[in-house]
Amino acid sequence: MERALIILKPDAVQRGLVGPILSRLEQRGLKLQGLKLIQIDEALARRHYAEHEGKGFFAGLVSYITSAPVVVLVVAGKAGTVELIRAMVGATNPAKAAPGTIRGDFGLEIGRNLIHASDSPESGERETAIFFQPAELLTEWVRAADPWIYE
Ligand code: D4T
Repeated sequence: MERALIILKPDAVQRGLVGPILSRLEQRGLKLQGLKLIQIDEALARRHYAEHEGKGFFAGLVSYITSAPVVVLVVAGKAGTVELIRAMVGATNPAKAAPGTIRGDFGLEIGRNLIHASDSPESGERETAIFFQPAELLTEWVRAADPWIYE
């Protein structure tokens, strides 16, 4: 099993797109391990986006991600799940994201790109630990549909 941390960013929440985006992930067959509505504060934003500190867009990025509530979730699946989710999310800049991807169907600008998804299984674990306490995650629940999703 492999898992990704996903953030439905302030624009997704403000535009009422939480349901449609969550539906795509659920319908694909990904399994939820955790889900909550939070408001990211500046310290958490800086920690999450530490790799971008010093870049021209960093201040705008922190102000955007802290500006309103976000939905954070952890989804799990078999090996390859993180890459599969990134493909569903689409290119960082929605203007260049392929139709059929989340950013390509719902967004127009890089500074309003709706969703974050971990870019590797290692990032998935690191980011999950930043946003969720172990007790907030259900890692062992049995989903009735599993045999109809995985062979
Ligand atoms: P996240 O991390 O939000 O899932 O996006 P990506 O993984 O697709 O892209 P990223 O880490 O390179 O960028 C993080 C975040 O910064 C914003 N950004 C990025 C921006 O506003 N201007 C830019 O030029 C870049 C490169 C968008 C996503």
